[in-house]
Amino acid sequence: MLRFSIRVVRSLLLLLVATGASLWAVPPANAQFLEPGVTVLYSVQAEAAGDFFGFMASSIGDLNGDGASEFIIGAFLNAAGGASAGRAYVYSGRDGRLLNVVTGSANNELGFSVAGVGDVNKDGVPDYAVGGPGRFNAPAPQNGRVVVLSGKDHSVLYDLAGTHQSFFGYDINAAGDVNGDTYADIIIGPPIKRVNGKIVSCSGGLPTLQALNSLPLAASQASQFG
Ligand SMILES: [Ca+2]
Ligand SMILES: [Ca+2]
Ligand SMILES: [Ca+2]
Repeated sequence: MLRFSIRVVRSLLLLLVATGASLWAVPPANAQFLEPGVTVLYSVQAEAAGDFFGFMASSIGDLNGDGASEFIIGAFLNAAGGASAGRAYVYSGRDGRLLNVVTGSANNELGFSVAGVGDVNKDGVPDYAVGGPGRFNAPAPQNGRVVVLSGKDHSVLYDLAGTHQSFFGYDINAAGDVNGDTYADIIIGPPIKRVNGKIVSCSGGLPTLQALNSLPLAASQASQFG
């Protein structure tokens, strides 16, 4: 997973490989790399200026069984679903095709976090998740949101909400099989101390995603944890 600093956020994200081979290398004029042998595989563009496309990106595993891992890119200020709704885009690792778009609702900031989460529903295909902590100081009900999607058909498996201004969904990641039930689990991190910062582990494979554990953090940890 990559979280880029504001300084380097731009509306163009490049997928790179450190080999001499390329599928179709089209280096943009402004791309300069110090490392030798870096080749641009694909370049993908933002839909709208200023939507923070590329703020977060992650590999999410091979969803379509073609041997190449897919990747997801978030644009948490995309306004297609409303102001600060956010979006995330799933691309084929094989050929760069757009496979799915996940769109938030107003103030979700969905796409602030993106992650491959393993096979949550145990259908043999890895799944993925998109999170949004919600716009700061947005009125209720703005609760933070995490959407877990099936890697097999991109249907929504779980659509989770936090509490108001909890920043639920600030960060998400694969947790592995925490409880040993053979279903992959997810770890979700609300980070802010003053709203009782916690790290939450959620269990896959259930009709409704259930929290396995919620660990309150010491004040020194909670300010940025998650
Ligand atoms: Ca694939
Ligand atoms: Ca699955
Ligand atoms: Ca499990």
